[in-house]
Amino acid sequence: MHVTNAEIAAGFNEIADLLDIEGANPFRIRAYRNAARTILSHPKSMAALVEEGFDLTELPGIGEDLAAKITEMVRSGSLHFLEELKQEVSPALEELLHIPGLGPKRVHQLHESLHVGTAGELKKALENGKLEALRGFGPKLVGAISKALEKSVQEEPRVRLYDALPVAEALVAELRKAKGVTAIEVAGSIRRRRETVKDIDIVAACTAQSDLMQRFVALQNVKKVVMRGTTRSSVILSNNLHVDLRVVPEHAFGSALHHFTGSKAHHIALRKIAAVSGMKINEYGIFRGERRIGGEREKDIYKVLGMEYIAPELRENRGEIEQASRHALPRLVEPGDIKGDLHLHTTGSDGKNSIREMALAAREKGYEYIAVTDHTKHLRIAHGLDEKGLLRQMEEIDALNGELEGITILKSAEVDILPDGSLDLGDDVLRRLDLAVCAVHSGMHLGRDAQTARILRAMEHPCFTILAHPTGRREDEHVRAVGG
Ligand code: DGT
Ligand code: CA
Repeated sequence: MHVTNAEIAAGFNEIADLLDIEGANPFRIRAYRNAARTILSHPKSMAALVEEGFDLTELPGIGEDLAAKITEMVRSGSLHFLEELKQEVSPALEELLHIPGLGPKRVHQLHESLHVGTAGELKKALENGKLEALRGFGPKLVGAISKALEKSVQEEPRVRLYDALPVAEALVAELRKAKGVTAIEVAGSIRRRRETVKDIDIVAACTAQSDLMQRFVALQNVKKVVMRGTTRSSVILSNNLHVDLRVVPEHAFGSALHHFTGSKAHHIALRKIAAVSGMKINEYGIFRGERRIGGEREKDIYKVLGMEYIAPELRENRGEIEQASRHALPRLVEPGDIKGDLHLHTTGSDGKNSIREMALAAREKGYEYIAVTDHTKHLRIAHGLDEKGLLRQMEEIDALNGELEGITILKSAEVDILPDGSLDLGDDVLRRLDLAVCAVHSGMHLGRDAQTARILRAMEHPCFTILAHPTGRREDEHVRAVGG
């Protein structure tokens, strides 16, 4: 596998952080950060450039030294200098970077002035009131640090659905091949499509002769077997995801799948209703009094309770049980309902495909329309388009619309909302767009009132159509990336 630009950039950013913690020369640190940005936004992979023999020093901000480091990463997948730095800076100290509000500079400051090198020491300093005494550590920051320290002992980090779902689906596809498996599904929060998940839950039914459990604990990407039994096993994958597999007899697959899909809150509410009519629902089946009346199929649970089937995505006890009882559940949006996409980037800014390629792919998906929303000029990192670039793009769209059947390409842009609330394009060009998707990409730290005023001002512009990613992306310290 080739090392990606993102991995090289992450390596450089980590070097910058570590140098920053050490209190190194700011120019040197900035050089690594700038290089990381250049690499990340470069349309071609560094691996390909190295292979072609391209002179990396031609890239902005990349000198001989950084070029050699990029080449080293491409060739060996690692970086000697980074490893050395990691030896110098303790992992506990680097860990402190994950505490919100603590950038490398503050970590350096904590280490220099209070000899804080671990989360435990930070906690002690906080309790002794030493933090408040430090320059730049106001009550707000100290409060945030205190909250984060509390949270980190309580909660395990969660993983984005986007990262966990493909892993879970691949596991199920692999395990389905085991001998004697009659049913197998992903359960838990993944099946409910929660935004973040703690682990992967899988439920299976199989015959007594099945080799499912053996196969599960022996999977290639299993790093550690936490527990191995005949009905339940638990492993940790090499990317640190935890996976639980429960095996039940065929006649209980529906009720077990239901049980392990959750949510717990949904179950508690459902069981209360069942109890009122003398029924019991648990992982082993559906019971009326002592008599078992079902359990094979999940949908029977809702049927015997006189309810509409409740899709896993709704099972959070947020009113869905009452709605299902009244046969008034909302209709969920299904993939086939999606007629178009109003937010996509092309090679015009930071996307990977041309407008034509995007249009053909959208038509293939059954979409009727797309809007091309490349970034605008203020967002230099993403090679945002200026007015001239957009006008050129509009001509291209006109030509493609004339040529391609069955898909309409709308002229748009992801217009940057500037700090004062004005839009990053002249009115003459804005007026020529079919719609303007507008978004904030900088100045995230404006106060609540100023930020609201800024967005309201943008929305008052007569050409404003859609506000994109209204909350930006909040980097939550309790969501971790999946590696490996
Ligand atoms: P997660 O893993 O935190 O993202 O969320 P879930 O919902 O996947 O939770 P998890 O993995 O702890 O448990 C999976 C399902 O098993 C859960 O949705 C419902 C069921 N379950 C687990 N513990 C209990 C419990 O104490 N009572 C009941 N009724 N059900 C439970
Ligand atoms: Ca789970």
